[in-house]
Order: sequence, then C-alpha cells, then structure tokens
Amino acid sequence: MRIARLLVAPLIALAAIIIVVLPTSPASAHGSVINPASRNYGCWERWGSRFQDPTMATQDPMCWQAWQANPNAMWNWNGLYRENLAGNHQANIPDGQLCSGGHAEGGRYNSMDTVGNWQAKSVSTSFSLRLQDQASHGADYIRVYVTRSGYDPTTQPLRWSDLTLVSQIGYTPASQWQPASQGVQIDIPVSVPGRSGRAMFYTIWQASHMDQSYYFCSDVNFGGSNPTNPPTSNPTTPPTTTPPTTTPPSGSASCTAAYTQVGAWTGGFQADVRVTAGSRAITSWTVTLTYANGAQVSQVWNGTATTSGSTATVRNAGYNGAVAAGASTTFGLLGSGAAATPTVTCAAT
Ligand SMILES: [Cu+2]
Repeated sequence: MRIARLLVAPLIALAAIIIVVLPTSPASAHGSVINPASRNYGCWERWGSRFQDPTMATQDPMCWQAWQANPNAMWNWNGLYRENLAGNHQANIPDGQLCSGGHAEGGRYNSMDTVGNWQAKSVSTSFSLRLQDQASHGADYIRVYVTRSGYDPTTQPLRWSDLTLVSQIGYTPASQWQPASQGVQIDIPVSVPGRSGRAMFYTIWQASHMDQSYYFCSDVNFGGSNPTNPPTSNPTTPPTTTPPTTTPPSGSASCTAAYTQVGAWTGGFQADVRVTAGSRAITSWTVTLTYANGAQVSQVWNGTATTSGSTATVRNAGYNGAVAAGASTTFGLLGSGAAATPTVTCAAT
C-alpha cells in the first residue's frame, strides 16, 4: 500500500509534466471550415511547421501579420467561437469584425479582420464547402454566405450588408456527418452561378452541444488558378534580404518614410509604410508616426512598435533593418480611430 503510493505520486507528477510539455497540436475540441480554408486554418496549414520563416512576410503577408499578432490564433484554429449569443450574430458582431467573430476569445483572432491580400483558394462556382467538427458537436444549423459581386476582400472590411446567404442546413447531429480523421466532417454544396474573381465565404456554425457559434472567413478566387504554395516560380527578392552595399559609406545614415493608407472603415484603418534608405546603406531604422486627430496605432507587422497616445515609434524587425543605399522595405499597421495622414519622420543608423 505504502509502496504503491510512493510510486504513484511521482508518476502523477511526471504525467503532469508531459501534458504541459506537449501542446503542439491544436486544442482537441471544436472545428473549422477546412476547405476552402478559413483564414487561420489556412495560415496554420501553410506555415505551422515554419511559422518563424521570414519569407512568409513577402510570400503570404496576411498570414505573416496574423502570426505576428498572435500565434495562438493559428494553433487554436478550431477555437474561434462565441457562446450564448442566442442566435443574435449580427447584433453581437460589428461590421469590420466578422472574421474574428466580433473579437472572440479576448481578441485572440483580431488579425483575421485585417484587410488585405489573403491567399485565396481557387474554386469553381459550384463546389462543396467542408467543415470539420473535431469534437462531434453536430450542428443546430450551418449557414454559408458569399460576398456580393463587387466586394473586394483585398481592400474592404467585411460588413453584414456585403453577405448573401447561399446555402444552409438545419439540425444535423454528428451521427449524420461523415467520419473524419478527428471527429466528423460535413460537405455543404454551394452554387453561385456567374461569379468570377475574388470573394469570401462566411460560414456560421451553430453547434448542438450548447449555445456555441463559430465564424469562418474563407477567401476564394472563382475560376482562378491556385498558386503553388509557397510560390516556387519567379520569386521576387524581398527588399529585406538585399545585402548592404560594400562600397565605403559616404555621408551619414539617413532614410525617408512614405505612408500609404490601404483601407479604412468605421473606427479603424490600415496602412503601409515604405522606408527608403538614403545615399548610403543603413543597418537599422526608426519611424515615428503622429496622428493629429487622436488616432492610434494598434498593431504593426514587419516592425516593432511602442506607442504613446497618438505617437507610435516603429523600429525595424530583426530581418529588415539592413537596407542598401536607395533601396526600401515596408511595414504595415492597423490603426484605431478615424483614418488620417500622420506626420512621419525616419531616422537610421
Ligand atoms: Cu467545441
């Protein structure tokens, strides 16, 4: 008896350690639209094994900003849900926040709302959308919406008014879904005749085990061809890897920064900033942005930011500080407040 207890206690401790050390696969419950992949499932699928690879910044910049914002949004690709909304999805999820489920899970998924050129799956105008339910929750209902013609997901935040319901299923317990490698999956036929070009599918999955509702943005390209991933043909040399010139420096290190707003919506905006080295190569840069109207920088990628009220100081990331004379690199940002053009300064070493 006593010997057994002595043996069991260390075993329990060891088991606890093992559980803590092995969180590599996504949390076991829940699910996602896996085809066409939801934004975070796609980023996890494409980059999960090399999420710190800086080539992602140029090959798949929307995934890059998402990984920079919060890697847990990808590791937990199956956890983008809200609870107890009683079916009032529109009332609880503001325009511009649809892809994060209205800042679900304390904001873990906010980067899903970032407007930009997310990788889009090429699909025909008639196909089946697949939802994987790892925990066999089943569905009270699943609703699939498509964005209206003319909506451009690369430049416009998603609003409820952009969506048209194109397919839905009613109460379907997990026993009626197909078996999957983990849990069950279901294919929902979708037909949108006449569509072409970029669009987004928005799927609401109301799970059956409790009032738990899931929200998925899937980027598609009707009739397009799928890029190989990562692109292997004709890679562009990212400015971040341009080696500094070896000619002796002339003059002092300097840089300029050009600010371009790339999207704006109620209460927020997105911008790119291009940093260009002066007449000699630089090894680091610091850009200061000040918004006179009180807007604030809330998120930065390809740089690290410190903010003080409406002033943000953005320093280069580890991989894009070195810029050859006359060459440039860019970083991106999300702001909160009304869009405005800030005063911009650039300093280099
Ligand atoms: Cu679940």
